[in-house]
Amino acid sequence: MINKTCFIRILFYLNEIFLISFKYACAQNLALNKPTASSSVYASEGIYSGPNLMVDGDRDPEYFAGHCFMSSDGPAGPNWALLDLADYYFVDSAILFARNDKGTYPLCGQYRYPIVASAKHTLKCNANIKLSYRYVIVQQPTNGDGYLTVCEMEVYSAKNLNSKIWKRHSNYQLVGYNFGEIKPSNKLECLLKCLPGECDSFNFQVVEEICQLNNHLNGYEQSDLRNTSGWSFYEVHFA
Ligand SMILES: [Ca+2]
Repeated sequence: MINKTCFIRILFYLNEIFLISFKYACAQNLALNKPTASSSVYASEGIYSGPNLMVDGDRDPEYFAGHCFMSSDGPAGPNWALLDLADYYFVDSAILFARNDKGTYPLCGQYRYPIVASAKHTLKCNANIKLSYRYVIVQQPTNGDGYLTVCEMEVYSAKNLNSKIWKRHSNYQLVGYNFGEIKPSNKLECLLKCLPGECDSFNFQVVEEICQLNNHLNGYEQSDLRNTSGWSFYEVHFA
């Protein structure tokens, strides 16, 4: 239930990022107490670490306090947990809270940094989509340490589908996901060609004005984002 309405005003920058003033409702955690499932459950010392503990509203990072989900799959095991949002949403971000005594693990294929114990980690979803989604899955990669542990997961939807930020990564180019290349008259034309549901990001080369449209609905490998002089990589987030 949304308790109140918040107002925010954001500046509009023409050159690099696109933001508009808008009104949005206070963020609602869509995950709270929703149905869950997991590949396995770790149980020991009187604690049954079911996936429901991932959405019980308690962020306590102390595993033995009994509010953290943990799988019993070892390294290279399935190590997943699923959340049913019970409706369809344009998921904008997910926040995961790590336990305080577990090593590092990636949150998903898009997460680039080491996990900090007891901290929250926000994972921004690729938002240039025109479909809404109901299920959220967190999974450890096959080269992980096993025993996926999440003390709490919160999920938030976009409040204004028309307010987007195109984030630029200067001197980077995503390779291996191009489905089209055009020669636009400017960068804005390239951006407008990256249509929701068809295009997830684009590369732009300033000197020759080359626009490469990318499709990677299920994410992209970080190793495919290459350091390339003269190119910029743009990906969209909701404002
Ligand atoms: Ca919890």
